[in-house]
Amino acid sequence: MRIGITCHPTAGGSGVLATELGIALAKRGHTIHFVTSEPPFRLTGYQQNIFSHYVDSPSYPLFRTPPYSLALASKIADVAEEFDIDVWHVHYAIPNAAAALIARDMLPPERRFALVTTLHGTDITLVGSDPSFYRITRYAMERSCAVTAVSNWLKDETEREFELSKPVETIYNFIDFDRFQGKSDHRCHLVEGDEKIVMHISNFRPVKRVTDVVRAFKKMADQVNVRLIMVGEGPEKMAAVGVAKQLGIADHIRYIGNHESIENLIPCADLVFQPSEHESFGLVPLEAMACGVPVLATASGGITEVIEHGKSGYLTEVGDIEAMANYGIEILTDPAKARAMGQYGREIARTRFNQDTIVAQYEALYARMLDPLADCEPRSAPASARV
Ligand code: GMT
Repeated sequence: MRIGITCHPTAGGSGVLATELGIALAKRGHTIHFVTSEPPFRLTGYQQNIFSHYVDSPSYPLFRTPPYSLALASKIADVAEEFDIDVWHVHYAIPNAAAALIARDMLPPERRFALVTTLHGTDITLVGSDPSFYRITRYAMERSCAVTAVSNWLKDETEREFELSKPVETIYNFIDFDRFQGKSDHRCHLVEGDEKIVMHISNFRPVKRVTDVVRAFKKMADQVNVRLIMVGEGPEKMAAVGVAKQLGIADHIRYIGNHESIENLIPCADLVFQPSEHESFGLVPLEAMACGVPVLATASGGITEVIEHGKSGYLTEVGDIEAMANYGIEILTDPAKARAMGQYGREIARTRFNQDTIVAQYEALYARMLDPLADCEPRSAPASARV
């Protein structure tokens, strides 16, 4: 198949997943065209069957901000027409699904692609349910040929919030398990002496609650010789730095910025700590599981479909710093338990979130959408309005 992919190229879970999906599909013989504002974060080096196209959205004194979504729509239409794309798969509803819809409408009927929209979380929970974006998000989902969500929790949230006329389908996120090595085989350069490592990885947005990371870490550091490694960049970084200074533990924390080969970094950790407000899935916890590292997270959102409390890690209430610290200390001071949790998580990552199985689910979905009988319009649309 000839497949177009649009995602946010920055270091967020949706862009990571979209890129890994494109790479996996290309290896299976499909031709992939990425249309994005800049090279996707994880798309490095030459990959056979993959082509990249970047959107130019020039500024003009009249515009307060350049109208990126319209430039994106034009670019998608150009690429779809030139390369005769069968399926356009957008990740994150806003603005990607809306832009792809405009692109499809601009094309002559025989060149129109099937539009698949994958919801990743904040596009529904934060952006999509904001009154300014609610209507366009709903419209984009209704007019997509298929809408998928990365967890059952997100599927349920979307159906409840938007009352769609067609069901949302859950397709879980996946990892390329072969790239992830188990903890015991790994040589780590971040360790000093017998110091333990707690690691947090995110884009430091408010939903990640990075100051909770620092507060709970302080309590762990009171009892264990441990260092906190903060991976990523984002708006809440300065808040984390400030809280660490107030608590007198700035010296125990290192901020190392974004990291492309996360699979080489996570095995350094004794614990991956993600106390988010909510996570629709939790790609970082899955990557930690694949590395055999226990996860401490919050029982909020789809993460409960990824981490099993007491088996691959621990889940607490959002903001329960005391419980987070206690579970963290337990994992850091009980190597046998930490090893057992790591091994269990690694096995779940290998079996339940296996790349081959999940990519095949997307392929089957695309094939269904290309069937001439596929219903690619909202059920309520009059037949005369159908493409
Ligand atoms: O919040 C992020 O890390 C970025 C965000 C995104 O859309 O790029 O992540 C969302 O999508 C990921 C991939 O499907 C999920 O693993 C994350 O749980 C989800 N983030 C939230 O729901 C907060």
